[in-house]
Amino acid sequence: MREEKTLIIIKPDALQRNLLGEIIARFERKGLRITGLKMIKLEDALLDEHYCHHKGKPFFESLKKFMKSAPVIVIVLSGLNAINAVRLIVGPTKGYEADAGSIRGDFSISGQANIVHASDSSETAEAEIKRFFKPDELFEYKRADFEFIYGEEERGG
Ligand code: FUP
Repeated sequence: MREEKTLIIIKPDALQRNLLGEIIARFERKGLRITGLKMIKLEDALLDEHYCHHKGKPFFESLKKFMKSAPVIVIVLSGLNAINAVRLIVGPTKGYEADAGSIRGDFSISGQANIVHASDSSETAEAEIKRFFKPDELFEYKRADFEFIYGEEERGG
């Protein structure tokens, strides 16, 4: 177990469907710390980089169009094993395959309009955080409920 940072993007469908508060609340209630948060409008250059593993696929252009259709919220979340914990909260890519209880399982029935993006490994988390945030846009602080979120050993004794 280790302290990690991960990046999420709350996508245009979530913004249009008034789900921002609901989604952010789920990460807060889990015990994750919000280390950075802002609203941005995605442009082609950033999307080509972020989705380079999908370049050339049939859905690539419609995916980009969707991601540019409204602003998005980018958030850096911190916590123990945060990368995997956040992927579990978000659920698998396709909403119609995601378990109830996950964000995609509860709010999406689509393979594209799937509400949230989350980093899938420590390498991608590091690259994605750098892609969307400058160092001075990230904030270190201790949650007031820290001692009730983690056990003694996890808090460092
Ligand atoms: P994930 O890591 O779960 O976000 O999934 P991927 O990196 O595989 O896919 C990124 C995005 O591409 C998805 F969130 C939605 C889009 N996508 C489609 O639009 N159609 C597909 O068939 C697969 C992915």
